[in-house]
Amino acid sequence: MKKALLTGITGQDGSYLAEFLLARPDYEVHGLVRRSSSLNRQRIDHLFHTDGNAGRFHLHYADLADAANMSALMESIRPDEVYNLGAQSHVRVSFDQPLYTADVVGLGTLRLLEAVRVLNRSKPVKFYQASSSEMYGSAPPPQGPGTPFHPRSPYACAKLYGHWQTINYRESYNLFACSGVLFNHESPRRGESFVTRKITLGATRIKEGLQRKLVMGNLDAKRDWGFAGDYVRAMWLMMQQDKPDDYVVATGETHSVREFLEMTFGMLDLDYNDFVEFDPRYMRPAEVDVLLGDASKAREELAWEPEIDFPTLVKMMVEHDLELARREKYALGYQTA
Ligand code: NAP
Ligand code: G4F
Repeated sequence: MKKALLTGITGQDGSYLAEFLLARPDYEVHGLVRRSSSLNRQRIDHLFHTDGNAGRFHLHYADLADAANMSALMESIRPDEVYNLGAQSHVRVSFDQPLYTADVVGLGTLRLLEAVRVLNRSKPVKFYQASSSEMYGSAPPPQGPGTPFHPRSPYACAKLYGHWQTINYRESYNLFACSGVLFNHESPRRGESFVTRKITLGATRIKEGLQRKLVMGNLDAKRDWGFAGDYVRAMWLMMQQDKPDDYVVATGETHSVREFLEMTFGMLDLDYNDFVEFDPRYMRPAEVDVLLGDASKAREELAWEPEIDFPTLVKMMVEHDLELARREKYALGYQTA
């Protein structure tokens, strides 16, 4: 049995990666969770009840801000693979909370790397860092290995720090440490305030008469959007290579926020122009205009290919959120009947 330790297991990617690893017979999964006043485990609850997972899925309280606690867990769990997915991952929020974001995303990565370095003295341990296409920022597209970084937010600066520390630990301590520079990836489990999920939730609630308008920011930004389930497979593949390295993971297609709106509302036989309003509150002090990734290295060396294309991704999210909206409407009707 291999032991995998995941930070950020309650998030979108953590839940898909835990599911992916537990579907393999040779993994035990240990997830680090933060204490919160209301439970935040909706994305992973099903893993406790899935056949075959008994005794192979464990949660531990931890925080990337708490070095002592992570070191102690590293020593007691003694994992073979560590996936660092935990982060304050919202770019707009990072402008409101720059120091907190830098602490958790930047220094948090260093705290975890230190714990891994110490464990690696007594047993081999591999480390994966969730780096981000946001690090490319204003670099013109396409962005790929060799493109100079130009971060445009406190989040992106903090991710760049974690990225370089990962490389630094690989070069300084011969640690198996790799960094996946992942472009945007979405799913029905995407956080509700990221733009794709905000759109699919809003449009489906409008369709069901639960909401009248959708208030948005910059519709001209373009992103290379893939499916999160495909992207966690790339993370695992990186960790199975003979040598650690860094990889860009992307679809190689880019679409604007406006196109995402058109497709989503179109699938519901609605015109987004009738419902979308602008609010400067959703603009950022500095924007990343276009992201378009070159994943040719991942395709060649990891034999990785995305399986879900853009229209299929949008359809998957719309269908999921339409079902949620219908249930909400049904529950409301039931209450007022
Ligand atoms: P997400 O849904 O926002 O999940 C973030 C996770 O980090 C949650 O489990 C969250 O826990 C945890 N977390 C937040 N603050 C923490 C702290 N102080 N200590 C420990 N854990 C903490 O993000 P995601 O979309 O799954 O992304 C996973 C990782 O990939 C993140 O590092 C993100 O920055 C990076 N990334 C994402 C994308 C993308 O498009 N999704 C692209 C490139 C890179 P709670 O549930 O308690 O909040
Ligand atoms: O969905 P977003 O908030 O994602 P963003 O900023 O691209 O960051 C995501 O992807 C990164 C990878 O490139 C990750 F590292 C990061 O953790 C996160 O997962 O915004 C996408 C675009 C932006 O240009 C934003 O200005 O959508 C634009 N936008 C327009 N209206 C909006 C809105 N974004 C949000 N969240 N909400 C809006 O109302």
